[in-house]
Parts: sequence; structure tokens; C-alpha cells
Amino acid sequence: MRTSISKTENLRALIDREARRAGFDAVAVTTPDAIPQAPARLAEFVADGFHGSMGWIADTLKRRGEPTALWPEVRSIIVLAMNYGPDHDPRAVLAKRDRGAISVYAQNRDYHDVMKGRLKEIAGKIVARAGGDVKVFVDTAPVMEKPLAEAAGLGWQGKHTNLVSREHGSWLFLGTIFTTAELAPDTPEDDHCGSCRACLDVCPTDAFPAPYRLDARRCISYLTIENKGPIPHEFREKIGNRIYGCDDCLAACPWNKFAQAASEAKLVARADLREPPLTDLLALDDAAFRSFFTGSPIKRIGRDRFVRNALIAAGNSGEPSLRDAVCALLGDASPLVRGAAVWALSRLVPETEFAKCASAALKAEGDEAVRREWRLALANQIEAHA
Ligand code: B12
Repeated sequence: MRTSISKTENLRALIDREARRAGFDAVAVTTPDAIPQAPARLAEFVADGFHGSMGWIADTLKRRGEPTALWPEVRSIIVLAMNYGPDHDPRAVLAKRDRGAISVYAQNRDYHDVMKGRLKEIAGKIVARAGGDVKVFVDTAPVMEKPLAEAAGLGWQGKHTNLVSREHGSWLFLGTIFTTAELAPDTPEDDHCGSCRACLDVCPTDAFPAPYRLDARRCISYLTIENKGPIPHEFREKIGNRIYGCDDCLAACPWNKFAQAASEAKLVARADLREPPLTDLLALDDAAFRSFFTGSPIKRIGRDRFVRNALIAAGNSGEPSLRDAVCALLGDASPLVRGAAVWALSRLVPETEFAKCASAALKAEGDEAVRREWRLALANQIEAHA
């Protein structure tokens, strides 16, 4: 018995040391049965339709809610967090309307790539020391990383639903190592949001129907990243110049005042993504998009969805200088891009010029959804000037 306890203690010391060495900023342990409320809350999220088109959440409900349903052999879950706190206020770019605002996480190299290899290294050391089996997960597996991190004591799920820590505020990436090794769990963290509502009140699209609950269908992160179709009209103006993800709820969190800026070298941060000019982004064809976003999480959404987002920002820019770049996209091969270009143009040029463009373009337009965008934009312009 004594041997097994001392083995466990040694294993924990090894995990802490290796996590630090691999560049993680926090590590803690929990058990697979530590999130009993999560399955019901997840089921409610799906039943309310809050997952929108992310059908993979509904498809994996059982495995996602219960770690042992995902892997019956798991005995302990090690949760690791990496600080990605910015060294600047990410909200400053929101006032620069000719620029695109890319969320902080996506200004770095894809965190899946950065973290996965490091988690595997630590997992390898665990197996070498304790034997047994391990599995590593970052983001994409059906694992509820935030409630597990809270149960392990790394922080608490704030009212914006993300993990908040006293030390790192709201800027943490999470990853987990599932192991068959028995490890002593750490103590869960309490909620320290108190009566604060900063993250809820700042949301431009009112995506929080209640504290601790997010309707993803209204979240700018979902609308610009996960949503494959046209951005619903209701949200277009509110999106402003946010072209990939959104940090407003994170940036509003008062606990960020204790956070340190993360090492840019560790995250492989890209200065050219801090406030890229919309003109450059609107000009990206497929090859240029892929090459510009090599190694970036943005590559995942593909050129058409990205240019769609840049067009919404262009429409909100009030910058007539973007007119030519937008016009060039009226004839794009992608109906998704053409539809967004129609909306953007209708907001950048006078009514008469727009009507001229419309009569020429409508003759050639074969896609019903794009034709609808033209008709709607024409009607809105007439109404605005009536
Ligand atoms: C799907 C998903 C999204 C979706 C939906 C987000 C969501 N909140 O569910 C969208 C596309 C919108 C999204 C956006 C973002 N995401 Co995301 N996303 C995920 C993913 C893959 C699954 C999350 C999930 O399980 N959602 C389902 C819901 C039901 O679970 P939940 O959020 O934990 O909900 C809990 C609360 O609602 C709570 N609850 C419900 N009712 C009540 C009532 C009370 C009283 C209380 C106390 C609690 C409570 O219980 C629920 C279950 O635990 C995770 C990775 C992973 N595998 O975990 C990353 C993850 C959550 N995302 C992450 C990030 C960074 C983001 C963005 C910041 C990116 C950006 N800048 O644009 C935004 C933040 C938006 C936000 N406010 O959530 C990080 C968050 C890290 C952290 N510190 O928490 C994760 C963990 C990825 C990672 N590996 O680092 N994301």
C-alpha cells in the first residue's frame, strides 16, 4: 500500500514538472465522475437548439457528457491549461473599421497543433513511469473540457461559460490527458463571478439567454466560424468588423487584470493578423488564402466563408474606398461570397449606383439565394430613402 501511494505521489510530481516543461501554465487532476451535472446541462443545450448546426454535439451527447462512456477504462483525468493572454487590448481594433478583427486565439498558430504534441509527450512520460494506457484530447474530441477543468480546480466556468482563473483570467486553452492511472484528485474551484454581468452585457448579439448559458446560434464566434451559410441579416450590423471569432465576453472579464501576457514565441503569434486591412483580405483567392493562413486555425473555414466574413465587415466599414474590392466579388464563383458582396455594396454606394449594378447583375444571377439578397437590398435602400 505504501509503495502504491508513493508511486502515485511521484507520478504527480512528474506530471507537474513535465507540464511546466512543455509550456503549460496550469495542471490539475480530477476523476471521471466529477461532473455529474454536465450531461443534463448539455442535453438541455441541445434540446433548446443552442448548438445550431453543430450536429456533432448532438451526435455525441452520451460520450461527451460522461468521460467513462467515451473510455470506460479511464480512472483519472489530467486537465492542462495554456495561457494565451494578449499583450494589448484586443478591443482596440474594433474601432478601425477598414481593418478586420480576428479573435486573439486565431492570431496564433493553431492551438490544436501547439498543444497536441506536447500533451502526447507528457502522456508518454506517464506511461513510461506508471504503465497503463493514456489518451490525449484538445477541443475536437467529445470531452467537456470546461466542467472538467473546473472540477480539477483550474478555475470556474464563468457566466460567459468559459473557464476563468484567478491567475490567468479568461485567456486559457484547455486540453486533457485521460489515464488508467489512479491519481489523487485536486479540489474543485468555486465560482467567483459574484454579481458581475460584464461579459453578458457586452455581448453585441445578446447570445446569453441567462448567465452560464450560451445560445451559440447568436454568438459571433459561431456565426463567423461554424456557420456555413449566409450570416443571418439580424446579426450583420452587430458583427461590425469581427471577421473570425469574437473576444468581447472574454475581454470584459475583470479577472483578466491579474493575467500576464503570454509568450508570443510559445504560441507562434502572427503580428500581421492583429489588424489586417480588409482590402487585402477581400482580394484573397483560394490559393492565396491557403498560403496566407498556413498553420492558422482560420484555414479550417476555407476561403469562401472567410471572404463572406470580410464582406460583412466591409459593409459595416462606411469606407467607400472598399467599393472596387467589393464590386469585384459580385461575380465570384461562390454564391455565399456573391450574396455577402451584394449586402456590402448596398451599404457602401448611393442608391442610384446600386440600382444600376443590380439591374446588370440580376440578369446574369442564377442562384435564388443571391437574387433574394439583391431584391432585399434594393427594397431596404428604397425604404431608407423614402
Ligand atoms: C462547441 C464549442 C464552441 C461553440 C459553443 C460554445 C459553448 N459555450 O458551448 C462556439 C463556436 C460558440 C464556441 C466559441 C468559443 N470558443 Co469554443 N468550444 C466548443 C467546444 C468544442 C465544446 C463546448 C461545449 O461542450 N459546449 C456545450 C455546452 C453545453 O457546454 P458548456 O459550454 O460547458 O456549458 C456549460 C454551462 O452552460 C453550464 N451551465 C448551464 N446552466 C448552468 C447554470 C448554472 C447556475 C451554472 C453554474 C452553470 C450552468 O453547464 C454546461 C455544461 O458544463 C470546446 C472544446 C471542448 N471539447 O470542450 C471549445 C472551447 C470551449 N472553446 C474555447 C474558446 C477559446 C472559444 C472562444 C473564446 C473562441 C473565440 N474567441 O471566438 C469562443 C467563446 C464563446 C463563448 N462565450 O463560449 C475554449 C475555451 C477555453 C476556456 N478558457 O474555457 C475551448 C475549451 C477549446 C479549448 N480546448 O481551449 N466554442
